[in-house]
Amino acid sequence: MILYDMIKAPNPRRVRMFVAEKSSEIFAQLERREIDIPGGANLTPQFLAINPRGVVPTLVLDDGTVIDESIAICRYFEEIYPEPNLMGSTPVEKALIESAQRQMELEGLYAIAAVFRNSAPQFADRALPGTSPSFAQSIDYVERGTAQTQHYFAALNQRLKDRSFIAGDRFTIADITAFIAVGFARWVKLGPAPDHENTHRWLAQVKQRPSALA
Ligand SMILES: N[C@@H](CCC(=O)N[C@@H](CS)C(=O)NCC(=O)O)C(=O)O
Repeated sequence: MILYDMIKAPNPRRVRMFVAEKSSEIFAQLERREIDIPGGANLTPQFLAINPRGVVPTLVLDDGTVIDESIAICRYFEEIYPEPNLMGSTPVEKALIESAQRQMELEGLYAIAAVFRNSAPQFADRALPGTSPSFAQSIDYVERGTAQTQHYFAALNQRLKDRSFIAGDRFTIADITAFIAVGFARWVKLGPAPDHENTHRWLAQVKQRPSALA
């Protein structure tokens, strides 16, 4: 299989971190191809023939099956490498982890993405990713995304008050999305406040995991 990737981009990083959590051997075996998004490599006919949406991560299996969407790719890896479990074991745990993951994604990562896409000079006419309609950047999205991100960081600190990790007492995919959201927020000079002590405690723990460097 081949993972179409971009080393700096947050969504492909979610997949790399997920696979690295499975094991360093599995990570080392994964064939990766770098796609230069700022340079437009994701919009070339060659890449669009692989994924007409023009986004990464995109996983192509040996039989030619194409899987995009970070969480769908993670789901595939969870099914083929069930241990260590990162997406839940029981029906209740699966639901709670999925709920937490979606909150970290929709309220954190995507809010930050809106700020970045609507302010980074290299995306002046590409405020939406891939082959989405071409839009100019909008300051309204920067303001709304900034407010939403600040709200997200306050909620994150609150969530971590009674829990060691985002979805409970163990590391899961929800921690991966949240950890990458924190890193991505730095691109637009946002982040947890200095007094978000629960978040800083959690961050220090996650940073120590080898997968944090994937
Ligand atoms: N919901 C998708 C988002 C994929 C996405 O937007 N990826 C970005 C990189 S982080 C991308 O491919 N951008 C292409 C572009 O900017 O044109 C996922 O979770 O995989």
